[in-house]
Amino acid sequence: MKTLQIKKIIYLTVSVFMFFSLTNLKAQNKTNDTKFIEVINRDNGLSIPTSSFVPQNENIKPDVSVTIELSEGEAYLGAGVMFKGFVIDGNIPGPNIVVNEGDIVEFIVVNKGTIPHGASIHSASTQTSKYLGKIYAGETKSMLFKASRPGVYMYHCAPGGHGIPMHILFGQYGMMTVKPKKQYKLEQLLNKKPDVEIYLLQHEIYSSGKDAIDGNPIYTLWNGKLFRYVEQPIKAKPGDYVRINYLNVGPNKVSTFHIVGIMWDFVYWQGNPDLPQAGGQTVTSGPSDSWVIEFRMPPDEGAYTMLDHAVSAADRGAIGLLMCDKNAQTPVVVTSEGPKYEKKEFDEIKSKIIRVVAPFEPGTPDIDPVVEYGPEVKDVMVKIIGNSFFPKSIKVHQGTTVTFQNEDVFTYMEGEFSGIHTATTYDAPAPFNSPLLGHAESFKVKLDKTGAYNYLCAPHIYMKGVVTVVADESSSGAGMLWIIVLVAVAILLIVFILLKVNSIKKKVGVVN
Ligand SMILES: [Cu+2]
Repeated sequence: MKTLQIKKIIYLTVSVFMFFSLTNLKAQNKTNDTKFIEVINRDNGLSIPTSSFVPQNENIKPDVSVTIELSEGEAYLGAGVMFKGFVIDGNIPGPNIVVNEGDIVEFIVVNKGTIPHGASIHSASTQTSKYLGKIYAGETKSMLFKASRPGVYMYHCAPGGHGIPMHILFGQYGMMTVKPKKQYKLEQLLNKKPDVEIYLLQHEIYSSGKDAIDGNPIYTLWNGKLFRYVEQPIKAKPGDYVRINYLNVGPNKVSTFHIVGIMWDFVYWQGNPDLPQAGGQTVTSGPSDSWVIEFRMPPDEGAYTMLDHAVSAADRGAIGLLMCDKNAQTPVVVTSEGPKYEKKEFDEIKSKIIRVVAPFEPGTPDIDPVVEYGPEVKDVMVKIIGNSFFPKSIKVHQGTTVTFQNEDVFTYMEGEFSGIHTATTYDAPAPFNSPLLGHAESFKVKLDKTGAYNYLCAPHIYMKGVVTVVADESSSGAGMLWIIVLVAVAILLIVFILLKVNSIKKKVGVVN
């Protein structure tokens, strides 16, 4: 805990320093305002895009207004699998946002959850977290920015600190496309808009914090649903002009998007129309990397399989069909947000769920089996990593010492924003409560009473685990042995007394 106190002292010192620096800055405000105007004027005079900075002024009318709602929640991933994590507008991914280059965008973020959320917008070349980061439960924040650079971008939750990677890993992201003023090359050559425009977002799902930190996804999806476009193929006519706005949000894996039977006409890294590349079979995208891909459908009808050619991802869900069919209804637009369901439909889906993937608490036993330890094991460890206990559910014998060890490294700041954790019982035969644990710090507790110890992390109450303590068979076995010995001794004693009484009776002539 010493390191934590030192961190707090450093944090306080920095805060005091920042306060005095800001007071000093106020005095210089006039000069700085002049400088800001100089920067804006200089940028407006250049042939390259300006920054996205727009004064946050009520008199500026936005061209487009976007609102997203952030919360904790469930998303149906298809194939009978429900995911319990973080969502935007009740979905994973969040809404498919499309604006035009040069638009002044008003971006409104509503926190409908019970913990802090926020937003970081990659399509803005200016501060966004400053205005939209760290939004407390029930709060709404907004900002204005200019979509000055065309392309295909990620936006994601940004509650601050350690919370940022956690909320990205567990579902809060989406695609924002800024349409260029210039035409993409195939649009120029064919002199028409795409017949089929697809917004395709690739993303990973993790079943535990450990898997998330290690980069071992259980599923890799497109637009929120396993095999969404195998079940419902996207259709195009022979010769149709297809444009795919492809974004790999990761958050960990590199993808190589490919379509079997298709070679690209043009691709544009991150969707920049000034950077066309001709030809090719794949596009390689790291996390938060994107491409605009353009091609014509060949005359040959049939299925053209789209996949991440890093085939473990395809096998885990990143695969779909583009059907070439002369009767296809085009033009068509396919958007990137997760599938939406009416409440009745969602309730129906929930009644048929066969697996619950819940990174922060035990999911269904097929995915989160109880880890059982034999009576000979008297010391076990539960790691805390990626805002998740690991293993989430264990079974031990009476008298076992459980060590909770924090493996989260990002332990600056407080609460939801930090990887500082506790193990605190909320329903247990004998309560325990660890202190706040920083990186590599641990807490030991010996569990003597039998029963289920349900515990959570006090700063992140959605993190839950359970230790079930069962009676120690070896000690109860020994107990049984003692009872048998005592009964045997008692019987021997009774027999001895009876014999003795009998011999006395004989002596005094009571017995013949
Ligand atoms: Cu969030």
